[in-house]
Amino acid sequence: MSQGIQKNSEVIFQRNTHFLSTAASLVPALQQHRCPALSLVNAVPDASQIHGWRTDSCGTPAGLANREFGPGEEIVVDFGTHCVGYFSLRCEAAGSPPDAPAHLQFIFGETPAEIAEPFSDYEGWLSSSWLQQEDLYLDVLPAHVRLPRRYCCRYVKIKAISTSAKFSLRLSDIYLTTVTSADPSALENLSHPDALLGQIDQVSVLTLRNCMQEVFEDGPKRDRRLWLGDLRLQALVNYQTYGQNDLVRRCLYLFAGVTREDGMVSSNLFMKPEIIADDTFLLDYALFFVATLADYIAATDDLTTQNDLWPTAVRQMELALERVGENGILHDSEDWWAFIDWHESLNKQAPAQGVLIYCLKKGWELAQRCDHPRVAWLDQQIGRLEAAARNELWDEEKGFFVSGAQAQISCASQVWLVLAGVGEEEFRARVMANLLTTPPETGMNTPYMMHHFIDALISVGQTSRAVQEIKKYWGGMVQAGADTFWELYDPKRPDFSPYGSKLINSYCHAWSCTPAYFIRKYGL
Ligand code: RAM
Repeated sequence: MSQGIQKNSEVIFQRNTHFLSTAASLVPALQQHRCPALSLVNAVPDASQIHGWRTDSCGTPAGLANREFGPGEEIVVDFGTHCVGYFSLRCEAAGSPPDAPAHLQFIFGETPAEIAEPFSDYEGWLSSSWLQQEDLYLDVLPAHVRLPRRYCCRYVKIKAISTSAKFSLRLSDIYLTTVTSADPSALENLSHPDALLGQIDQVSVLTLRNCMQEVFEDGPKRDRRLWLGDLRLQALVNYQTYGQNDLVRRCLYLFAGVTREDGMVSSNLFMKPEIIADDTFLLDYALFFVATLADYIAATDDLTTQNDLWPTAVRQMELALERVGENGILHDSEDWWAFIDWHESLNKQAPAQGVLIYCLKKGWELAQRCDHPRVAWLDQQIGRLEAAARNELWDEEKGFFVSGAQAQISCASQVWLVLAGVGEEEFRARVMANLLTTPPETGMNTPYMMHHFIDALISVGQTSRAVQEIKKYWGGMVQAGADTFWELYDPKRPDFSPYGSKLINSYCHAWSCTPAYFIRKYGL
């Protein structure tokens, strides 16, 4: 289950001070906004809702001025949409002078389920410390409090745990100071003739905005850090929306700034107390350094960055190629060597082969610009890997690519080998047509994998089908009440979580914000 965990404290890292200081010079300013709580709500069980809960309005925060709030009581405030920021409130005593501290508890929810279902029932394998809650003891009243941690929520449940028999509490001035590095003045609002696509675009943009902090975070609730697979997609959406290309540049320098001894970039970085590269290395994520750099250079023509970071990109390609066997196919293994999708039984070999070819082609674009001698080398590698994919992975009878020793047929294998451009255009169109008519049992579990499916459809000219799929999948989340797009979404398994509980899933997740990219780039 815990395929994401690899304990490996032995890894030796190298730091490039020039890259790290360049990244440090690009730390963005955070914009702050004061967002007051808009209403009071109750969470009500409702089997017709995707996660089993809806919220009913039950008053306004202004009404709290006349309400005494005593031990055992709780309220839920609703900010009206998904926010990332710092929570504040004013709390005063009502009754006799306060003869004991006041103990309040706060629970923050991106969705109604998080404020409705007790965290004590949580049994997932990711740390329960991600569940957003805080206990506060106030010795002196009245108090104006700002909680120190950054939270991510639409709803906040406030419980009075304890006061004393002689006094209760009165709450007022409940607001969030939201933070983001996204600058709204750069954003062009889209008034889309198709209302649902317009809504999907807006939700995508808010998702990106709330993930844009000092780096492109994967999710402001969890993991709150820089993952390369997420960065690549956020950067693509950013070029079509906020255009804050320096933030992409900063993130690229960060990854290049701390690498493994042999030059491999980590799959993700921690920002504090200093830049720390995680000891999880994934072949596909490392290769996405090449793709993200190529996309950034195509968007900016920034020659300094190109020259600085090209050697890091070359190293990722060299290291990935070391895993290729004599038959021209990536070596498969049981450990967590590539990500591709959150899927228990997905074999990674064929989809990773697709990622490798895809990224070598991105490297080829860069080599054309800055390193001609590498072009022939890349041509040769790409040709070898493509031929091997056709010879070793293609099953003519089944009409699909197969992966691993068990010859697994998965959506991911087809999507990635199509995106890699393996085979003629007509052949790839046939693969995608087969995928649509006979979807393999090993399907797609995340908006991340769905992004690549949509991209593959567009690559073979199936644009209207891509629009249909965007409306069905991301539109499904909008119709289920999403303010921002979720990390995981499977309409058939509403509680699906690779971590063992939907409570720990992130509901504003960077890799889910890509419809805005498709809609704006292709004028869908
Ligand atoms: C999840 C992260 C991130 C993703 C990795 C592989 O835990 O939230 O989005 O890139 O897994």
